[in-house]
Amino acid sequence: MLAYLETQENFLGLAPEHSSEKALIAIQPIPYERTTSYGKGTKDGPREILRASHYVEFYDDEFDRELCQEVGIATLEPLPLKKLSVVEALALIEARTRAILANHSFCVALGGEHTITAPLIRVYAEKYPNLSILQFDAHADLRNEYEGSPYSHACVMARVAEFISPQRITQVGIRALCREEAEFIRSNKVNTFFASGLRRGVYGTEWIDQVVQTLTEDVYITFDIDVLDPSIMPATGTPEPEGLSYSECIAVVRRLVERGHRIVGIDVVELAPIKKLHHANLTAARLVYKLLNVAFSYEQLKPPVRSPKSRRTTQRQA
Ligand SMILES: [Mn+2]
Repeated sequence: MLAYLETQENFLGLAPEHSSEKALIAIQPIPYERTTSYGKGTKDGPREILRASHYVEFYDDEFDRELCQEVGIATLEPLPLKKLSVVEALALIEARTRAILANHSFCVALGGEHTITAPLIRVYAEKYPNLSILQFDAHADLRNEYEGSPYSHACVMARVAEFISPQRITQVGIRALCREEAEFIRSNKVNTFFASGLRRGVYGTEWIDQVVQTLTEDVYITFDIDVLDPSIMPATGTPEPEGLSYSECIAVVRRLVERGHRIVGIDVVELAPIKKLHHANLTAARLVYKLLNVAFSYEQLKPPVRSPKSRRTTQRQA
């Protein structure tokens, strides 16, 4: 049984009729924190995103719609992970995600540290054999092990690459990695777009198209908010300079959908809220809703993703 948060606590503060088990979209709070390396507090990320979301407008000017009221957005109760071992916690995340996708068309997971992405993608990879991954991140997260743990957030994409071909992984905004990771990227042909490369014109002026061309039809987005420049997103464990702007990230996702790719799932991870710094929390909340608006802007809705008919190639509708 899936349990949902009520209006006062749910994403956007939605009324019961727009946030029930019938909603197309589910928000899954995952307050998982075990291995953060520098600053701490990602376990509070989901709670603060939900709080801040009450100040996000329902209406989106780009699409001239109130998506949340049209399709419904239900918010699951935060997963109780505290007393579990790492392995148990990751198994529970995987199991609940499977249950959510049996009941809702679409899910956004809120971290928590980046480690949660591996069990999430495992579920999507079963459902979408053609899946590719779009990773927004300052860090490559491709270390085989970090501080003695294969489950560190610094290793999450190495874990994902164990069941998804590394060539199906596209990383954007990377600007902090070790030699081992650089060699993994080269030898396994990960599609990595370094932040410095974007600025130096290494990928040409149309780098967004270059990013989109690396991806298959069905795309899962893992959005580590440390991809954003620390000037707009200081509330994360390891903020790195030379980050992307909010608009650049949205532009990549918008182009993806315009080119006929389908976003099948999203996670937003690594918000580590700083007291009295509410703009960062609001940025994360707004990001979640904007990503949903873009994801649902073209074919996505008709028919719902869970219908087998929706497996056909989506057409650009711009
Ligand atoms: Mn990361």
